[in-house]
Amino acid sequence: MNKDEALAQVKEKLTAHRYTHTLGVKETAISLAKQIGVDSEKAEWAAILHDYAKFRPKEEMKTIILGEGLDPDFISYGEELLHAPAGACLVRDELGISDADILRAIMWHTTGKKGMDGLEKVVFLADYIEPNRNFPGVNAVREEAEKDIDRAVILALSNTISFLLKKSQPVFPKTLEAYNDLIMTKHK
Ligand code: DGI
Ligand code: FE
Ligand code: FE
Repeated sequence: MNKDEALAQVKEKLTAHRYTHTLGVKETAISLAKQIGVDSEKAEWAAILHDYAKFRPKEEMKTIILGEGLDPDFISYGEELLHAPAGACLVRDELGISDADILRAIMWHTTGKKGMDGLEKVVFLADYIEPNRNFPGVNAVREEAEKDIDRAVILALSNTISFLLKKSQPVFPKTLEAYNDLIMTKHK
């Protein structure tokens, strides 16, 4: 499968709005990857495929996560989390994507986790700051990303955590671990 074929597969499965977002993530991920010396081909692939499962039936995604023995917290902390781990499994099984780095970047693109590698950070951040995003605080994260990717990831994580707290929603434990991990490394 080449990238145009992957984009066609993704377009078929997403709304127009979500497909436009995907194209934004793709361009942003390539640029962030080049900025920090991450493989930009892998970043492009992961970005193209990151929301592949966004509109799958929830029950199908839950079955996949349980069947693969993935973190059961993906199921109990909010349905928005399902598409990331389920998407990693589905692009592997339906599109034949086998690169472990790409699959991991898709798996963790929503929540983050501790010890993220460069590619995981690039996809996580590109998803947050791509040009079509316009939620409060996104510009500060964009500005930080030009200077320091880790600090930009910290800011994105802390915005997401604050957003969840304000809405009285549970925070996925590994999102907190991602935040703690980066903040403690940066402030040492
Ligand atoms: O799929 P996208 O909309 O492009 O973006 P995404 O994959 O980052 O998903 C965003 C959603 O995920 C948003 O509704 C907030 C939610 N989310 C992100 N981190 C957490 C979370 N929800 C919970 N419950 N816990 C988290 O740690
Ligand atoms: Fe997503
Ligand atoms: Fe996304």
